[in-house]
Amino acid sequence: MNLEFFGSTRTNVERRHAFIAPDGHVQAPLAGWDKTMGIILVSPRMGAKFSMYYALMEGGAVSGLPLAGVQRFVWVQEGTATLTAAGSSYDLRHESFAYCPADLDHQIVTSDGCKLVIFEKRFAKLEGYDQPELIVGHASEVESNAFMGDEGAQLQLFLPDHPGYDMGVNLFTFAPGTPLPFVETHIMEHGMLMTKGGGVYRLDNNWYPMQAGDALWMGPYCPQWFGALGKPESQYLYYKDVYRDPLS
Ligand code: UGY
Ligand code: MN
Repeated sequence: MNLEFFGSTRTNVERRHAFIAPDGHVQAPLAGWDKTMGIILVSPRMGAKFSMYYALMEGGAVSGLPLAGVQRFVWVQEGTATLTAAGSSYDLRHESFAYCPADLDHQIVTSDGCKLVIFEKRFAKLEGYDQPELIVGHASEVESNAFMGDEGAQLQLFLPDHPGYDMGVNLFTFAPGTPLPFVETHIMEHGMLMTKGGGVYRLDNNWYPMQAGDALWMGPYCPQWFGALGKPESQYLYYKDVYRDPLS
């Protein structure tokens, strides 16, 4: 037994944000998946309007489908997998991603095992726009742009910035010492996983030292700010809801 941290955790769950550290993760079988354990990092149970979870697939595992009307974004954190959808197969590796629109029949299988990060949101269609399409890609192929003019904060958008979509998933890479330019307060929610490096995250009036593997939920209007610390670059993957009327 490790008595060093006996009875303590870095995790903290508040009314409109949560800091989820790996020390508290609990696995449970993912409903509808075979040979796969899940860790639900963010869900409506805490007040979020989306879910974010790890799918820990063993060799030979097979995915299940999201609920009807729910879209799914998949990020490969570790290992390899194959996605089959619409009669085609796609090889996925570390930093590959796939977006499956709501009600698209699809399956993910792995022969050697993999760790996926998944975001799911009930799709809200906007009148006059077509249903989004399947998107499969790799982070290395996606354009990167300076965030608000700061070359030290590079932002990659994995989904089209277009009103047909009601969610976005982005990768944010910070040079050492780079902060977000101001404390953001906005209606959009975020689910976030630190994938590299670390720093300090401000959420409401709490300040969290963060490192790779830590996850966050930022609810609507939760004031948020990040400063990258340490020598290596820092990076996080995050979800946001976009392009819908606040009264819808
Ligand atoms: O897209 C965003 O709102 C982003 N700048 N927020 C964040 O990194 N906390
Ligand atoms: Mn934000």
